Amino acid sequence: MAELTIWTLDWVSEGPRGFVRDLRLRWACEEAGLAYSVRTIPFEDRTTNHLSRQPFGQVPYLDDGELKIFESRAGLLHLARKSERLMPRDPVGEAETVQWIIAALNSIEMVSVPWWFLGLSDATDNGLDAWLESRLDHIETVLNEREWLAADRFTAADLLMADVLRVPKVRAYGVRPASENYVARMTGRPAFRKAYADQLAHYAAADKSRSTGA
Ligand SMILES: N[C@@H](CCC(=O)N[C@@H](CS)C(=O)NCC(=O)O)C(=O)O
Repeated sequence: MAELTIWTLDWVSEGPRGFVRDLRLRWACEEAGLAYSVRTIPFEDRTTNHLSRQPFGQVPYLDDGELKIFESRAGLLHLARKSERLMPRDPVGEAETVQWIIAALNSIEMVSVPWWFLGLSDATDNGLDAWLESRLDHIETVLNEREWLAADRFTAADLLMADVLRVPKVRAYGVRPASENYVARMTGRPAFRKAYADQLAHYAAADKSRSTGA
């Protein structure tokens, strides 16, 4: 049995499918060639039924034998420490990878997630438009000049940045050819396609068992 277990919800509605963050860990394991299994917790009562494993009642979380980790980024860093394919072992390559992982979270996703949620409201103006635009324009400049974020090759930093940028509403917000090309290249990788297809299949199977009560 695989030592690595990725925990996620047993079912979600159509909207988040393909974007539930267990995908970050599935994708990383696929890139690294690490064996893993996926286990689930019930969607019903999800805010309280696994607080001992994820204090905010969210998914994913990861088991590696006795070691237990919540937060997708912490899980990703753990996997990156296990595989050089995700993070180089030389100090410069490692520092660049960690730096861009944190940039994806703290400089882009920190803006894009609240921007996305504000966009769900009825307000005509999203107060975060200018902030998001500035962050997306800056990353566009970076991606115009390079193929990879760190170490001149694919790393966990590209995985995370692409996962943050691939959200359809973010992708459609302005015209940024370098970012678009980058997202298309990263999500065209066989490891991403496998992880994505597996997540969709997981929830499709859950639909079936909910409808048959199996
Ligand atoms: N910071 C957390 C966020 C995780 C997160 O947003 N999880 C979503 C699924 S992608 C979730 O569990 N949503 C259910 C909820 O918040 O009730 C991480 O990256 O692991």
